[in-house]
Amino acid sequence: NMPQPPHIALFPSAGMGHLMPFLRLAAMLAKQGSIVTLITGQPTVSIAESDHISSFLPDSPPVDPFFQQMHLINQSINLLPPLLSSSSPPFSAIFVDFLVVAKVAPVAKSLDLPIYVLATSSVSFVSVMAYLPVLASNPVEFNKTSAEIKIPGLPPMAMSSLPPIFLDSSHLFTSTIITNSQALSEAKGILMNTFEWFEASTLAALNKDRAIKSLPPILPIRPLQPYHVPHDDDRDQYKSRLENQPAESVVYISFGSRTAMSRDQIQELEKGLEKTGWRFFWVLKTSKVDKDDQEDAEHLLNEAFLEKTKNNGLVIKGWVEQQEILGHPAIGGFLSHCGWNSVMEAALQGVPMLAWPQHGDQRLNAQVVEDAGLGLWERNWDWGPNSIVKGEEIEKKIVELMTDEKLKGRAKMVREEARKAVGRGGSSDTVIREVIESLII
Ligand code: BUP
Repeated sequence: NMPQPPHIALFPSAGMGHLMPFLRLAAMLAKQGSIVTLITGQPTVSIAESDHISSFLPDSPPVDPFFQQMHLINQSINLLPPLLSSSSPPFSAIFVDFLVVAKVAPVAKSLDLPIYVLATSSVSFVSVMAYLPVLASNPVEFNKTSAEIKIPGLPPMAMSSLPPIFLDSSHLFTSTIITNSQALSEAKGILMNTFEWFEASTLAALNKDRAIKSLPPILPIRPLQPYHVPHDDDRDQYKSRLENQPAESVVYISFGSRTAMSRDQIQELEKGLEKTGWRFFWVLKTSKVDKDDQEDAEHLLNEAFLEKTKNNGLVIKGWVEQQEILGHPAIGGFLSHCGWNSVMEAALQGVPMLAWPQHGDQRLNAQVVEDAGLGLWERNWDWGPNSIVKGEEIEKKIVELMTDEKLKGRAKMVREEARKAVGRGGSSDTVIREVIESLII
């Protein structure tokens, strides 16, 4: 019998000071022939920890802490059956994220529990995700760089509108989407934070023409509306800054909760903003995980910019109540990454958007925004963490956003349609009521 190498578990606690010696010891032991298992708590607290763990374990989840969390949630689904089966009164249904449906569907089936997916993006992006297994199974066709691509239910689109990560089917995020897309037919329907009018043609292609046969009904149930948030002083402070501003005079700028802006891009945005002369309210983020984002706005911005714009601009580092800000009459435009929640919030408030997609589903969402007439999209602006858009270009588009009367009128029409949809008897209201009624026994 061959001697078996020892299998050693290593279990560091939190922080780099604990992690580093463990990783070094693990590397040494592995080199000497031991089998090593590293047990780590996830999510980690700092980016440094997650960076080191990811590079130490080449096939571990990628550095992005949001992907790691997604992975962890999927790995914890074995904890779900006892929870679901022991509830009193018993559950009538389970509504799950797109990213967990494959693992939850068999559990739901064994408990005879109807399962619905709540997809948190546009219908367009759901079409892309649903078709991804087919695309990934034909990599030669898929990887043609110049080409347009035809996704069932959507007009032909530039390949560059797809998240670049989708070209790598071994990437954790891509493979998670593929696995879950294949399980969509297990769901009774896909609930969507959108409304019939906003994405009518894609909805018709999927629901009426059955462009992707495996998809269950797509159920547009809203724009979802804000819930009551407890009062806090910061919120008042920001709101009071808007109170004194003329109607539709302020550009609201935010790239969502997951996009960090590079120093170089911040400088260009400063240049552009300063030149437009429009008032602005800018929510700035410079690291992906906001708890790592400790620096004051003042330290990140150019002194001359701060001085010149002190009377007409506000830069906030931290969380603001975006829904409330978008609903303020002083806001006249929204420079946005086009995260889907932001799009629906702008639709509900009738605020014209300038789409500046950064990653993920955002180019597809920007296309929807443009098609619906809610905003402008300069599709030549590059995307991804290393791209830079020049100040002059930003200036030009912001001026266009703030002065285009036709766009303003159209955005108000979108608002009317959104409100109609969620109102009693509206399209979204009817769809969600039918789902709920079907669950009453
Ligand atoms: Br930042 C920020 N306040 O300061 P999206 C965001 N939000 O209320 P994302 C605030 O977070 P994914 C802030 O109103 C929206 O509801 C905002 O979601 C709110 O983009 C949400 O717009 C952000 O979908 O998420 O954060 O990039 O990529 O998962 O769509």
